[in-house]
Amino acid sequence: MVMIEDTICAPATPPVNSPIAILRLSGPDTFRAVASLFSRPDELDHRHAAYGSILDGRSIVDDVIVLAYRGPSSFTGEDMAEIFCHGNPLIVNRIMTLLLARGVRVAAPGEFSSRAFQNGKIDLTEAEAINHIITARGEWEIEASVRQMHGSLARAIGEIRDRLVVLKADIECGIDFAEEDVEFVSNDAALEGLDSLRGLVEGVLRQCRIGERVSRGIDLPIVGRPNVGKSSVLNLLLNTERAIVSAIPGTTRDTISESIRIAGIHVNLIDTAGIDIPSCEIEKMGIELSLAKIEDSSMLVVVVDSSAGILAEDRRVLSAIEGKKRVLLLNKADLVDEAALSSLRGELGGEGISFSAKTGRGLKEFEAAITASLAEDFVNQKDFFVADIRMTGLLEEALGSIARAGELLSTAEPREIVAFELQSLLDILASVTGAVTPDDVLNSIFSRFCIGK
Ligand SMILES: Nc1nc2c(ncn2[C@@H]2O[C@H](COP(=O)(O)OP(=O)(O)OP(=O)(O)O)[C@@H](O)[C@H]2O)c(=O)[nH]1
Ligand SMILES: [Mg+2]
Repeated sequence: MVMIEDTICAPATPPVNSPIAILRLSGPDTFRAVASLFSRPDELDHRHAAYGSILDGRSIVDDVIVLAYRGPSSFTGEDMAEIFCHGNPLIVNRIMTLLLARGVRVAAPGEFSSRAFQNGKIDLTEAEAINHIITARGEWEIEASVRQMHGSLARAIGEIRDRLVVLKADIECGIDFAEEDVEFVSNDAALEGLDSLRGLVEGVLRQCRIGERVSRGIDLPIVGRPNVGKSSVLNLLLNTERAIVSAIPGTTRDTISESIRIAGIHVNLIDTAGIDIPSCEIEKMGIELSLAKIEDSSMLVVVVDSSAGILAEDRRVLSAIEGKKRVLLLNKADLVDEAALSSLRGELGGEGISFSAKTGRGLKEFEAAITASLAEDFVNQKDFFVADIRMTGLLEEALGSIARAGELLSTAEPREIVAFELQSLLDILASVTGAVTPDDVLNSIFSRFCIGK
């Protein structure tokens, strides 16, 4: 355990007027500092809610609850306290000032978590998860983050590491006992083992990438030719007049992006300029932006105008998005009858939701279609991971290292060299969780073989 001498404090709630605000302290001086300004210092006890007043000399600053924790049974692993006062930033500032006067210092961002990590209370994947629980914009992301806070990613990495340690031990045994008459792992078997490791790392990386997409939000551009009602669809979905709507084709020129939540997933709706032959430079730029959005997205909403039928421009849009997932809206359904809608659907190969941005018709079907499409993308993949760039970068590095080790094995390089590569792979995996494990390999050899017997 790293010894940390100083004691830190910070407000744990935002500086707004609210029923309650919380200040947090962590470090060896926590109990002394709090006791020196609390009216009932004897009440301060591990996981006990002590009710009393914060005193500034003889005057009462506020009545509070102090929840104290004795390390190591605390979030950071150190002595900690949480002071629950009334939620006025002026009160919080006054208590902070009193604490600072007692030698406590203001915590740097993330310093509580960093102390928790240094004290072995959480690893880096769990720290990342806690971060995501706070910033997540959809329920799926929260669920995955909570699982990761409970060690889902750490366990996945741990499993890969364990198998790697065994493989490395097997390979190293071949080095030390090459003279002896013992059957150690063959190159083919080692390659096989390496291949299954690669599969596991790829699996984790895939789950991290899904997490990345989910936390960034799924881009969902609304495309179509001009005047079909794309901006009206956006406004309806957002339930506000976000984009300008007019009967003049070419109203939207820039892309407009807003977030909504569909089925627990954070979706970035993007209104785009209608795709047509541009009549001026600005329109041309807008259309180029629309095409770029199509290019970048894997799922789109395509809008057509039921009252106008399918025109050549609509066909152009449909061919531009070929190969992408799409939800097709037969908008302005309020202007036509059912027969016209079904013949339109016939023209589109049976596809299309009867929709009206004006009346809200088809909204439920639309959401169901998006939900189904998202579900398809993420089938059984709700258990993704919330990794940061560092972690996904390390996993990519790990794949590179596995490929190199495979190369060395298949060209029958000396096993020392293979083992060396596997050690660097172990180090890479250890940095994902922040663990350092130097004696692992040796321990593993001795535990599995009765060497020297
Ligand atoms: N009756 C009816 N009119 C609609 C509907 N949706 C849109 N409109 C009208 O169609 C016209 C064009 O709507 P917009 O939402 O601006 O269309 P757009 O596709 O964004 O157009 P551009 O930005 O120019 O490409 C406006 O006059 C809207 O009021 C609908 O469902 N029913
Ligand atoms: Mg528009």
